Amino acid sequence: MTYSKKPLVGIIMGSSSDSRIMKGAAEIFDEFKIKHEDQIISAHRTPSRLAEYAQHAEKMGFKVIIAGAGGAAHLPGMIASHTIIPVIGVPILVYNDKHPKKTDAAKFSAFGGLDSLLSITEMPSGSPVVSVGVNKAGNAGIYAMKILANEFPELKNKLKQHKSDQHKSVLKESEQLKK
Ligand code: RP5
Repeated sequence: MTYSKKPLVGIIMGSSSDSRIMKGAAEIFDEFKIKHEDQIISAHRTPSRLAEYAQHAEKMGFKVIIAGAGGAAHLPGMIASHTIIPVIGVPILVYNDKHPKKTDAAKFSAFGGLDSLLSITEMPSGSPVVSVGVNKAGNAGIYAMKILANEFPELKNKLKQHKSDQHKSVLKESEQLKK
């Protein structure tokens, strides 16, 4: 069952380099059969596109927006400044693909993602954005599902099932430790 013909969730990211992290959110919606629309929008490189997107988000039918960005991660906050739709930020720490190893030298950010996390959470009073942990796009997906479940109560059972599956998988892992 799908809950709407139109996408209920907007997933956006600051760069194509964020997509390998942000697919973690998309996978949750695919699992729950919730339509989402994914786009690259940069707060700094495409500011007018950002404003247009955020101003039309409500008309598009989005109930929640997930915005991921690294470094000076202004994308979630700037989106929230244009719309009343709840915005969940994903701070991103990406690696430079061209670097042979995922060492500190290969990291895009010198601050381990803390720069991105603080850029997202330290919004001025009156303009809140919630944030998940660095690179935890899947958690943003699950949190968004909880928001959607207020409007689509059928999703509550799916979320309960998801919790119960996690419980079972931890028990299974615990049993395997004994072997
Ligand atoms: C941010 O800068 C993006 O969100 C990305 O996390 C980071 C690096 O972007 P690219 O230089 O790979 O485009 O704006």
